[in-house]
Amino acid sequence: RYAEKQIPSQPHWAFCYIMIHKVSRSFSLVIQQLPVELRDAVCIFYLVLRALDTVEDDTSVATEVKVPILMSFHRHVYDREWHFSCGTKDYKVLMDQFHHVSTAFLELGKHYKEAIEDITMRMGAGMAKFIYKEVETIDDYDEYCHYVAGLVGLGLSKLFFISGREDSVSDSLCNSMGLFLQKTNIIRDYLEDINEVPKCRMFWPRQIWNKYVNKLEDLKYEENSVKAVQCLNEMVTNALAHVEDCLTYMSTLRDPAIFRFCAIPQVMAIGTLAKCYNNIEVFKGVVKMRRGLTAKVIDQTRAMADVYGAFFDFSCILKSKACRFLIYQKSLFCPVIMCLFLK
Ligand code: PS7
Ligand code: MN
Ligand code: MN
Ligand code: MN
Ligand code: MN
Ligand code: MN
Repeated sequence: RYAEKQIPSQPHWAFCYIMIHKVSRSFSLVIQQLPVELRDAVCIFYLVLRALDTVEDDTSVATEVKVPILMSFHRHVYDREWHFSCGTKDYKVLMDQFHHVSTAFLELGKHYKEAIEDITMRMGAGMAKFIYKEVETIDDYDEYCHYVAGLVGLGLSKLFFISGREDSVSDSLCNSMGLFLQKTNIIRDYLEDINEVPKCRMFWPRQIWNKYVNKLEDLKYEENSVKAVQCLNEMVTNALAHVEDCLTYMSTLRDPAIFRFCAIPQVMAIGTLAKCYNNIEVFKGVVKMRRGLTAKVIDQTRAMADVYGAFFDFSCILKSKACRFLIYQKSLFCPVIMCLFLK
């Protein structure tokens, strides 16, 4: 629960912290625990990108309107007068009241502002590119995920560095942290994205689903359930390729609060992948980790040993699911073996 004394007294900061709590309980919780200066920067970074994503996601906004907004979003954050109404529910409130976010943004330190501006610019341009372009190949898939999530990894690592609490980490490791989360989101959101109105959204690469069906939407039909699950398993295996980089990235972190902030979403991601693997429910509704398991992850992810332990446990679940269905996927065994040696 949100303790009242944690709500800042200035209205724009109060708005930002209440908003982040509404749109993402899990991020709000881990952000709260960050050291103050960094916490404010990460909170604003989140809301700026969430607003940018709300523009990207709103399929009722015409392309000619959407693309210029995505391309210039990094400049709008400096303008307290600017806003663009779109999205629904809490996201609509965020867009309508965006002046609170820009007001808070302008109060951040210069280096934080520049880092946020740079990533927002690159993400907006990447999103715009994929408004016109479909995700055909696995390279396209990695490129799209780089724009919408890998860049978040780069940006967050830059903010950690600016705060003086962490060393800088290679772009490639930072990118993998984002890709692992984003690919999990894309796998889990299959049905939500394909059913989007007025226009469906498709992020699964054709190069993968093409081997199983002629159209991506065919995966949701009962008669294709065997092919659908095989395709899903290939998508999960593709995401698991980032595990090794993610473990390396997390092992470099020194600040306990930053560590928890980074590690909790990663553990939830592998937990979600373990739940999705070989699971037809992905094509019928929302697949989420059990509430109790989520609480356990939040409570028991404190140090690298906990992360190795959790990755090991979920890898065992993945391995047994893979074996049970007589699917031999070499990459699945990689995280298992790795965790065994590192633990
Ligand atoms: C920790 C080195 C700035 C904390 C956190 C808002 C999920 C929303 O949700 O399908 O289905 O609508 O439209 C690396 C977070 C990557 C990004 C990206 C971890 C900002 C986030 C805006 C890097 C999160 C991965 C769009 C774009 O997909 O989503 C470390 C902070 C992280 C936001 C995710 C999501 C992209 C996204 P949904 P979509
Ligand atoms: Mn979204
Ligand atoms: Mn999006
Ligand atoms: Mn999604
Ligand atoms: Mn979603
Ligand atoms: Mn969505």
